[in-house]
Parts: sequence; structure tokens; C-alpha cells
Amino acid sequence: MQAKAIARSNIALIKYWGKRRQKYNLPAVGSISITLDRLQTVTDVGFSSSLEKDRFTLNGHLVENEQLERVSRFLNLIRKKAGFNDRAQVITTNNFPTAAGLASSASGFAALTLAACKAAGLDFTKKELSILARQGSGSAARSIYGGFVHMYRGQSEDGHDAYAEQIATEKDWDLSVVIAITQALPKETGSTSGMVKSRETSPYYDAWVETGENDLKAMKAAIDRRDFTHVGQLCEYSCLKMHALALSTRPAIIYWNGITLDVMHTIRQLRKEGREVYFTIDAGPQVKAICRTSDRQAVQDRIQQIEGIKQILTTNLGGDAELID
Ligand code: 2P0
Repeated sequence: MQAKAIARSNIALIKYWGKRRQKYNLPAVGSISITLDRLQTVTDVGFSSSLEKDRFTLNGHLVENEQLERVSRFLNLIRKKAGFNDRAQVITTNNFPTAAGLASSASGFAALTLAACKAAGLDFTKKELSILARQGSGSAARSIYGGFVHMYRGQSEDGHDAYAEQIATEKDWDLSVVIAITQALPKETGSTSGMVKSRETSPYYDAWVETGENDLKAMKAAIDRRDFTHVGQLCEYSCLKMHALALSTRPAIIYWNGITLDVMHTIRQLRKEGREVYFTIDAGPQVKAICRTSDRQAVQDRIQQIEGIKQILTTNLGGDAELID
């Protein structure tokens, strides 16, 4: 009744923003991501009949309230599938800043899915794990896999066709991601509530959903033909389009700070100088610069010089979520 798993965070090259159905957490658009080796969550789950309620420890601190409820609700799905009602002890450690737009819910729910299913004696396929992880957090469905991952929007009401799949492995591309931390504090608007507000208030929302499939097709084709230039261009386009949607939400969701913009301009300048590097930004102020591994040091050195940068993390592509001892 106990198991431990590791999962890595991911960043979307084609972004997920919006839900077509709140129930089952069904995305309004598909997405494509890369899994990041350096950003890891390790989660240990043990079910026990002697526990009165679920206990959730995150980075050494006991968590209560909404965060615990979210984990408990998710564990209920697993308890239902396993046919028992034992409570769980969940011990999670992230090796990177939590809730700062580095997708801790992605690696978090992916690791929790894998460990909890194993601890509950459920022998699920990766596709089934991905469907389950999605109900914890949309981006977690992608962190079940390493490399390049495609998350399908699906059409069904019950979400059986809204799952992720690997489209290239972490060994197929020699890419690096330089992560510029511009602010260490948690973000102000969580993505879950931000997505709902965008659907309700942005005049661009319908256009975002309508054009999503085309972006996915173009990205998939660029990945298949190993065209880094096109992958990078589409990645920036999707990022800016998602942020345009957030900016046009009422009240406005502005995830960037001044340093975020400085990093974006530096990356564009590096490209003018002939170094191929592209940015993407999630629901937070951090910037992820994607480049070939041969350019990583140069990109890192340049970003490091920007005033106000708090920390830089660098990573290669990472592998599948997996059980560990
Ligand atoms: C993404 N993000 O595709 C997009 C881009 C943030 C910006 O997926 O409500 O935490 O739990 O399904 O997965 C973050 O959203 O949202 C996210 P829920 P999640 O990576």
C-alpha cells in the first residue's frame, strides 16, 4: 500500500489555456510540451486504514486547506477505482521553486498519480495514468511522459479521449532550456481561475479555441521534420497568443514583470546576432529560453547579465515519470 514516484515538470510549446468542461478538467485546446529533466517532484504515497484523514506534506511542511482538499479530491478518484476508502500519507518534495510558474502542479500530480495508483494496486497503462493525472491538473497529463508530448483536447464528455502521448523522446533532440527566475514569489492569479475568467470575459477567447488545432498541426509537423527554427517560432507565437488572451481578460491577468520583458528582448537580440534561441512563458513571470545545447552557455551568460535576475536554472529534456525505490 506504499509507493514512490518521480515526475518532471514540463513547459508547453503550444499552450493549454481554457477548459471545455469543468467536470473531469477537460481542456478547450490541445497542447504540446517538452519535459524538463532538472525540475523534479518526488512523491511517496502510503494508504493506511489507521489514518483518519489524508496527510499531505510538501517540502517538509504539513499542508492544510485548499491544497490538501485538492489532493484529497484527487485521491478519491483513485480510491474509487481501487474500491477501498483508506486515507493516505502523501510526502512530496520539489527540487525547484513551487507555485512560481514552473509548473509544480504538472510534475506534482503526475508523480502523485503514479505513486498513488501503484500504492493502491492499480496497474494502469500510461494512457490511463495520463487521463487520471489530467483530472488533478491539465498539464500533469503531459508530465507522465518524457521528451516531446502531445496532449489531445478530445471530444467526449467523459474525457476518455483527452490524454497525452509522447511524440518524440528526450534523446531525439539535443535541446537545453535556460530558465530565468525573475521573481521568487508565488503568482497572483492561479491558472485554473485565470482560464475561467478568460473564457468568461476575453473577446479573443473564441478565436483562441478556433485556431488551436492549426497551431498544434504546425508544431507537430515541425517536430516531425526536426525543424528547430519553426518549432521555436511557433513556440513564441503560442506563448504570446496565450498572454494576449490573459491580458485581454477582465480584470487583466498580467503575468510579466519588467525583468520578464527584458529577458524577452535579450532573447530577440541574441537571435539578431545569429544565435538561435526562443522564449516561452507560463502563468508566471519566469522566462524559459529554448536553444540547442551547444548555445546554452552563451545564452545563460547573456541572461545572467540582466539586472534583477534572481536565479538561473538550466536543464535538458527529461524522461517519463517513473516509480522509484
Ligand atoms: C500550459 N499552463 O500549457 C499552460 C500555459 C499555464 C500556462 O497548463 O487548471 O495548472 O490544473 O488544469 O495545468 C497550467 O495550468 O491548470 C498550464 P489546471 P494547470 O502549460
